[in-house]
Amino acid sequence: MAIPAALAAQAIKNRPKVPVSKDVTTVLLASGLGIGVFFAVRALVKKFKRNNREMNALEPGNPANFAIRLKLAFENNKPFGWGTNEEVVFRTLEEIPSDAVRRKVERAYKDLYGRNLSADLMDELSTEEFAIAQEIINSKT
Ligand SMILES: [Ca+2]
Repeated sequence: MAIPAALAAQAIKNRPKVPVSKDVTTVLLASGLGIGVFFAVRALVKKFKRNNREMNALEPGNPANFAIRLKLAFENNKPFGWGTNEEVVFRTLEEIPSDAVRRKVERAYKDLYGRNLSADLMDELSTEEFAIAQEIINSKT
């Protein structure tokens, strides 16, 4: 026997409502907003840091200057569209005056490119070249 449509509509209308407290809704909304704000602020901070690094990069001896030169050397593509200018990498590493500045260069590199300088050195250089780079880096005090 079919349920008359009017009865079915009545049943739907009178179904028990699952109570969702206002507090829960507020918390869910707030945490959603919080996450959104977190990511927005994080993006802004990243952009600010990158711009700041770029502004300082023309100044010789600034960590960002070394970081950008290393990145350019990594991207110094040879005719076949790959390659790294390892001479420039070594020369730039030599010019970094101390281990303290070297650590600042790593941070500048991270701010500028969102990448790890040591990992990129390893990727861009052959095993022998990386060993030379390590030696230059380790000689700094
Ligand atoms: Ca390369």
